[in-house]
Amino acid sequence: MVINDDIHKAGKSIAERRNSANWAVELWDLITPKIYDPNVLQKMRDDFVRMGYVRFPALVTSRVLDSIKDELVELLQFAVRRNFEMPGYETPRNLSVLGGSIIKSYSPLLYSLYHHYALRSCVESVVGRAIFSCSHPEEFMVANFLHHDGDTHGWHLDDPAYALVIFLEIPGDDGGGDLEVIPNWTDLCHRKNRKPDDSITDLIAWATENGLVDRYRHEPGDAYLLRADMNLHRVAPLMRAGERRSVVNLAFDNVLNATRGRTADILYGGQHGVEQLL
Ligand SMILES: O=C(O)CCC(=O)C(=O)O
Ligand SMILES: [Fe+2]
Repeated sequence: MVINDDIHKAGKSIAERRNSANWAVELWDLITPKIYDPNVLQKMRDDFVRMGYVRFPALVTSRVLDSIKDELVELLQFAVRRNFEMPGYETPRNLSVLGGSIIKSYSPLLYSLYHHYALRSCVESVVGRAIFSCSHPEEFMVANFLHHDGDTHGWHLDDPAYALVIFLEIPGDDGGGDLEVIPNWTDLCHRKNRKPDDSITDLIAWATENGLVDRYRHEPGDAYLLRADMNLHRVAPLMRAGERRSVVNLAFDNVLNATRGRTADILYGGQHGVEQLL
């Protein structure tokens, strides 16, 4: 990771301003464990298996939301702008990103959130099995910012099995930025004898024409859990200037020592990731 001097200085001042005792206390109160009614939990589990997606409405309170947003406002200065087409998928990435290494270095609060027992037990109660920290130094926790007209995070699968995405800012009505999912994509590709991550433009068009795209809209403070390695997903383009969509994505593996492709290195791999790796 290349970090220039200015960025280092800015980062140090954030760390210095933060009273370490404060964030530890703040974090403790951040998330209260969610105890779901057994029937509700069963429905969430069934939905997750069937559609690869489950919503956690208002997972974080407005106070927590404000804390996370404050943190990200400061970290935004480190975000890297991406405008390119991801090889293989041949889908656009027009957004600003912050990888896990910067978050870990400069935001103890957000880094600790990744390890928070209440978040993890919430995910485990839905997936019905143990989850593991994602070992990729950038991909384990990222922040994605869509801040320009037309910004989009194009169709893809993630390497980690589970994505817990928390919403901080969303566009207004009809402003775009919906999550779109083609469920059971890897099964579809298997049936059609296609690779899930290679030259898939025609198959996405076919799925769209046949009504196979699920669309989800969220509010700030909502979160969703996605089986992100099996269900093709994208963030639809923003429709107007002045709209903002900001999320953090906490990634978890379903096995120890999961295998990884190159897409996270390309998208999150430092200031010069795209130019060096494409
Ligand atoms: O922003 C979203 O809702 C999706 C993010 C995503 O797909 C990713 O970070 O891999
Ligand atoms: Fe993703």
